[in-house]
Amino acid sequence: MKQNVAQKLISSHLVDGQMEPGAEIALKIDQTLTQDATGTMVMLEFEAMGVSRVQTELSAQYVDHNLIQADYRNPDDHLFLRSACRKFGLWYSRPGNGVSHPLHMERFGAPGKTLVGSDSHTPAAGSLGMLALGAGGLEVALAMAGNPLHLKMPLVMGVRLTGKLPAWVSAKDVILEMLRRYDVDGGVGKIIEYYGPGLECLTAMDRHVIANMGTELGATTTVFPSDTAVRRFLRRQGRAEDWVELLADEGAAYDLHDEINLSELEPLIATPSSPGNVVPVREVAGNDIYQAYIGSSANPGLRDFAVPALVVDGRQVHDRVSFDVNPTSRQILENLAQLGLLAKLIHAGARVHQAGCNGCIGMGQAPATGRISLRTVPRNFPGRSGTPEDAVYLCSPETAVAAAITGKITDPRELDIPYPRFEEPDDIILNREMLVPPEPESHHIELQKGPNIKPLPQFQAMPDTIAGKVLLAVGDDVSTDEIMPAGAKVLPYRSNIPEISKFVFAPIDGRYYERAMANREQGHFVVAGENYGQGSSREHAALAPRYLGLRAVIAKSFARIHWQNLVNFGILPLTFVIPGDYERIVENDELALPSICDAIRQSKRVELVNRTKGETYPVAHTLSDRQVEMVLVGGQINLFRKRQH
Ligand code: MIC
Repeated sequence: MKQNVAQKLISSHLVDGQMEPGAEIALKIDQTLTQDATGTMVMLEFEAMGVSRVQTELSAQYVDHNLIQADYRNPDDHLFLRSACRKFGLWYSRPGNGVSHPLHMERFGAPGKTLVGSDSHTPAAGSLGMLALGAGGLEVALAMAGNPLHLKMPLVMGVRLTGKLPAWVSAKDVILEMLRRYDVDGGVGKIIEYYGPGLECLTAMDRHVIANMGTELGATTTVFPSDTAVRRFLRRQGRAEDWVELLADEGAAYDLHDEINLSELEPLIATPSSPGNVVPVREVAGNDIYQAYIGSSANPGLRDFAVPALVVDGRQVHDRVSFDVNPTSRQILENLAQLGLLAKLIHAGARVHQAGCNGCIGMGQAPATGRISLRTVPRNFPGRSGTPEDAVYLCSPETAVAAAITGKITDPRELDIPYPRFEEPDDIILNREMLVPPEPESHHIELQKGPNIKPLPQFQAMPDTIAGKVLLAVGDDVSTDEIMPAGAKVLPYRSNIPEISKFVFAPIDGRYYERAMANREQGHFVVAGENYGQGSSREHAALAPRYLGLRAVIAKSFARIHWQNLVNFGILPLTFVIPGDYERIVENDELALPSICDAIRQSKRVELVNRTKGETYPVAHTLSDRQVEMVLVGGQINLFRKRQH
């Protein structure tokens, strides 16, 4: 049978299940990626599993999120992660080396391999012809322990690219065009596979930009073929031997289909506060800005800094504008310096930060109240920048730098400057030194746990009947940034569940924590609209609410990774069979799921009783038998332990 690239990657790693859309499949995982904000929990989970060394071909831990060292917490976590890498056999990327996704692509990415990462932007490695999936930390810990990854077989959507990108339009505009067409949930249950003649004008790093933000479409992942552009990339990184060709078979079919003519694209921008609110830049041009920000995993390449450097050459940015430059990696910083490009940025007024995620995750560089910030980052969910009333727009480096100069949102085609096309030199500086290889002998190594690292909470099995109050009823597209915020204040507690749980739902309801604590023993419900839990893979958005007594979420629909995280921690995700029933439940209603253990074992449909209103609603679950058992025993860790005994 003729196969597309996604099907080739899946069939070559399939260890269980049938490749039928919607069916549960299990895949062998070759590599894992963890970053510090999720990695501390992964290492605690791996420790709890009692496995002595990672069983993958390669596992790498990056320190890129929690870089501000305002007190002992983040540096303690860095040392803990270093000790865990030494003990368990992972590569350790030192703080300041840069953002996990581009680093992983440069140093370890290999066509034909599978990768799972505890970060939702892991699909960026699809740029190299890998099958790369974001997942909750537990999923990654299990993969590190040699277990396959379970997921529902997605549909494969082929997007044929034709034409050639015009001047001032770049890869970011391609993914913004996809978001304009499909919004933040249009990719749910799908792998997006790009192909066609238009690929010729996209380098491997350009493809990273598109694959990275496929996550914002809600897609399971994004894949590109491994062709000559990938070969060129790996050769430049000194890894020509890792290249293998991986192309779709001639005439291979796709479940769904679309086409983009790159020649017809124009500069696009996502307006506040959703990556799906995309309009042409010209429609919002003229508004004053406070900040222009370049960098992050969504525009990580050398060209993403080089083009702005060439645009500002001999110019000054507007005196109202904070022009923030967040280098993606130390290697890119070194190359910018070597090519004389860093000096151009600095002289023009850039504020140059260390290599890492920084403001993308609210670790510094928060914008002024209500003022416009133009960013090349992947997300603009409300308040994620660190400023509650923020106005963050997502755009290409070309659009960001144009606004930096004029002080207003500006269509970069209006700049009176020839478009500086940048060709990356073949001979770049490579920095491999900040990645520390695994120790060959490690049984004597101790884990170094500072006082901020608290043990994993233990959870009980599901009671026969779940009953409790609805503590929160929320609308559509609630992101994990709203459920479990990040930012400089909260992120340092990622390895301390009792502390971080104080911030659960804080952007939506400042009293949730108190109310949940008051009902903790009994447990409670959350009711939600469509696409509940979109965004990040942070399992803390399930783990911390579970710690506070959340037992079930009833939603119109769920985002994939968050749904899995709920199941992993024994929270029951249910959907309304009659969408209108969502309107009938309000905060503080008393709900019950009677005899729920038997009910979910026996049927995909169960009854939800609203004791306050005296009503009953049909609700449904899509758990596999394996997942039913997981929820009943109180989550993935309990199940793992049970199966070991
Ligand atoms: C994000 O961009 O939201 C993050 C921070 O990278 C997260 C991971 C996290 O919350 O630690 C993600 O995308 O998974």
